[in-house]
Amino acid sequence: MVTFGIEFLANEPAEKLSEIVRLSEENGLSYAWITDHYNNRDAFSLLTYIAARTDSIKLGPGVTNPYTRTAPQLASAIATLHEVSDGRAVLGIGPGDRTTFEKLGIEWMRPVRTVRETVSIIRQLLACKKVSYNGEIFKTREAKLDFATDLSDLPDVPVYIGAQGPKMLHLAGEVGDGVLVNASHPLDFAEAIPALKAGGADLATFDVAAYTSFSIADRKDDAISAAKPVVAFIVAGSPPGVLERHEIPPGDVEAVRNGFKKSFSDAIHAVTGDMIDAFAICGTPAECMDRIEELVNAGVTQVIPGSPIGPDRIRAIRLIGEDIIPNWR
Ligand code: F42
Repeated sequence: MVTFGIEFLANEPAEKLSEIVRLSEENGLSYAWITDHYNNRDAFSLLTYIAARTDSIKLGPGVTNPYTRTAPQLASAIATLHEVSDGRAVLGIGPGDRTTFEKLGIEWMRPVRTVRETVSIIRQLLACKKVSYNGEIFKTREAKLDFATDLSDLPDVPVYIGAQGPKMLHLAGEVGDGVLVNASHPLDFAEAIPALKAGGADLATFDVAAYTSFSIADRKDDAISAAKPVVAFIVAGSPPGVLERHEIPPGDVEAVRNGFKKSFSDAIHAVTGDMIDAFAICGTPAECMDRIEELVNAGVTQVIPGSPIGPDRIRAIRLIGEDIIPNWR
């Protein structure tokens, strides 16, 4: 069983975003994940706006973090989203984007522990409990959401952990209902799934989501051109272990990084076919289907097309709805 979600950045106005989420819903996508960075529009406000303009698609931050938002704030926000969306809320949470924290003077202290404690507090608050939590990082004393008792299925809001590293993946397997892995290639899931299992994930029910860089078009060349800028950023920011896993020659990586020092177009020009294969699902519908099939065989249960989705986003969503999703029904 595989479902399809879709990722949108919180960098466009609510009205435009709600229209594109609505189109996604009409095209059979089951989840819309909205990114969360302090310098973008507020993810929860956008999600609330979208909830009022959609009917069935599940909605969640993908992913929020416990550094710019506290656990009680997150519990209240997700409970509110659950209420306004008639039970369609999902919570994606991860350790957050280090590069943006530096600008806020936030130290990325003990990210794995911080996510663990935050998820624990959130789950207890959603269960309408009085929470007295004595963690290594957070403490609460009889904290309680006063409106939560009105929402009988609130404790069932699924929690997805954004994770790439082995410790975060282990934690996701331990405390999550699912994981959002920022990856597009089966090799990454060959690494991730044992870590999820080691954390205790029951793969019969646990949702393994591939948060992909995706580019679909009627013509392969158009799909590749749209994917290149995103792949350039991924290559420039990937840790050595990930680049080695995909056997990207260090000289090629340097060419992209040096390209960025000159101009964006130099960086894009340095992106190779192997990089696109490693870090994106890219091509015609048939080519994208082949890769999705490999991912599903590797254990992926939710495929999430993310930036750029395609050179023409509306056409891309229609292609996903017409040529991809029906093959998995
Ligand atoms: N970040 C955002 O800020 N906004 C987004 O919208 C967003 C979306 C998103 C979607 C999917 C996804 O997978 C990630 C996404 N992210 C987003 C990024 C996410 O928030 C994380 O930055 C990203 O997933 C990287 O996480 P990671 O799994 O690599 O974990 C980091 C913390 C890491 O280094 N983990 C290591 C590991 O092995 O997992 C361990 C780190 C470690 O050992 N830390 C402590 C230490 O002492 O060094 C020990 C452990 C402890 O207790 O903390």
